[in-house]
Amino acid sequence: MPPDGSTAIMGRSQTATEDSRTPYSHHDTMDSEPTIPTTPTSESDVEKDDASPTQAPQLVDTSVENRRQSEEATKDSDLKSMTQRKVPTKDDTKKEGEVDVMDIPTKVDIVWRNVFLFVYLHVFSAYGVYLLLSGQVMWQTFIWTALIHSCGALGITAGAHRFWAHKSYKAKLPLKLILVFMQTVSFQNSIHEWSRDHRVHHKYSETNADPHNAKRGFFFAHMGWLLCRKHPAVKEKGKQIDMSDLEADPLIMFQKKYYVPLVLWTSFFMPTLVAWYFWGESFITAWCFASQLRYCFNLHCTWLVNSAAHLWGDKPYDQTINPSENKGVSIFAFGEGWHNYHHVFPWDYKTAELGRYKYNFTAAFIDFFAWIGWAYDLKTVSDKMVRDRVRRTGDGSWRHEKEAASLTDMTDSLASSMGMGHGGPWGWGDKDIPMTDSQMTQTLYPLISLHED
Ligand code: ST9
Ligand code: ZN
Ligand code: ZN
Repeated sequence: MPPDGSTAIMGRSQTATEDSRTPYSHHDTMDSEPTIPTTPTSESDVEKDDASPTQAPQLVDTSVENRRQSEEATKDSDLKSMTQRKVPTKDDTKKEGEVDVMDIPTKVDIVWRNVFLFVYLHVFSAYGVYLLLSGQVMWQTFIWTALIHSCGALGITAGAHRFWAHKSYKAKLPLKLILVFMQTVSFQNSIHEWSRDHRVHHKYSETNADPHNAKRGFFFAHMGWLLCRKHPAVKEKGKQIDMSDLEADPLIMFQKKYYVPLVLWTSFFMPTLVAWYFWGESFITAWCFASQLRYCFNLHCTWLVNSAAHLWGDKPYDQTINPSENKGVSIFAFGEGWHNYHHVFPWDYKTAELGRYKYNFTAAFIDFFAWIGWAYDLKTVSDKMVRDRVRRTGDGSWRHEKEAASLTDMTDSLASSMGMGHGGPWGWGDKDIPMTDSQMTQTLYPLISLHED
């Protein structure tokens, strides 16, 4: 069985022996067993019901026996070993005297082509702002641009991020096609490249192997990393990340192969030509506003997750890592600013604990497609998992009306001794998800048919 736990998408005839089980494969086996529908337990579950009144999500949880065992495991075993992950900074096979790739000093090798292109983008975008403020943008162009922006944003949040990089849910072909199109509109590199950089970012956060290591400052994490060569550790550790799931998908490989023409047409030419041809927007206004400014705005909204949300905000779930809860970023990034939660539970399709969608338009988007049956097997973590984690490693900023009182036993020393420190698992399918977390993860909207995409 592949170590990435890819049995999860292999179908129900797949079996695993006890001996060969990884924490993840254990869960796979449970997935394939008869499921026990339960009623929503957390506040967010209840609120999600409110948002989809016509059909309550079907919740499939681990069996009662497994849940009991995992709760006992949580109590009895060394909690530290359950939550603390090895900081993957040293290669165990390194020979004496050899410099570890993670320890190679950082240097800035500027790629001037990118500097020039980004300067060009910002100049034309600034002109787009001027055209808007001086009332020269037609209202049709404004609405069109907002639509294309939302399309590109969701292609990143619901597509590249939550679906492909983290495997937090599964999608049927029509939804995959929509997501590929929308991700291409965003022009943030191919899905394959985006996901590989993002998986390595989660696995090695704030180290030299993190492509946008926030320890190198706001500007580097924000956009500087796209203006210079990557640290050798990014490439070295990135090669060890399992990408077989994406590489086996012809859609992903097609997009990668034809990325340049696809991106030029969907992200630049199509937004410009539609506004120019259909309602007679001036060509230069359509280019600067619908194409350049829209793209530039989308990039900065996304980059804020790597910069601001890695530097500023509360850390209610793990105080030992950089990623933080940042409301401002969430507003601009379609719900992707709840970043402390996301790095602790990267396989949760909501990337947040919150109910009522709290600026989490992307979760609403995925819920909608689950409701019509195009998205399924939505992974989310249980309320108990969250509370346990908050108690063990949070910074004390977590406030949940009903539960806050039960958290008073948390101490700084306890919390700081058990956090992830740096990287964690990259998502659903990573063998490094702790056994308890894997067992207690819930699956919403399971696919009923025997066939899976
Ligand atoms: C952009 C991406 O902006 C933004 C991503 C942000 C992620 C945020 C995540 C937060 C959550 C989501 C929030 C969404 C919110 C959305 C809100 C929207 C309203 N592993 O790259 P090269 C190897 S893109 C393994 O040239 P250099 C590999 O062998 C913007 N190996 O490295 C590769 O060959 P290949 C537009 C790796 O020379 C070879 O190295 N795009 C890895 O150091 C050479 O690769 C741009 O601006 C890895 N991770 O150059 C493009 N990486 O793959 C900018 C590399 O072909 N990029 N290798 O086999 C570049 O020009 C270059 O990559 C470079 C580095 C100059 C940055
Ligand atoms: Zn991050
Ligand atoms: Zn992520």
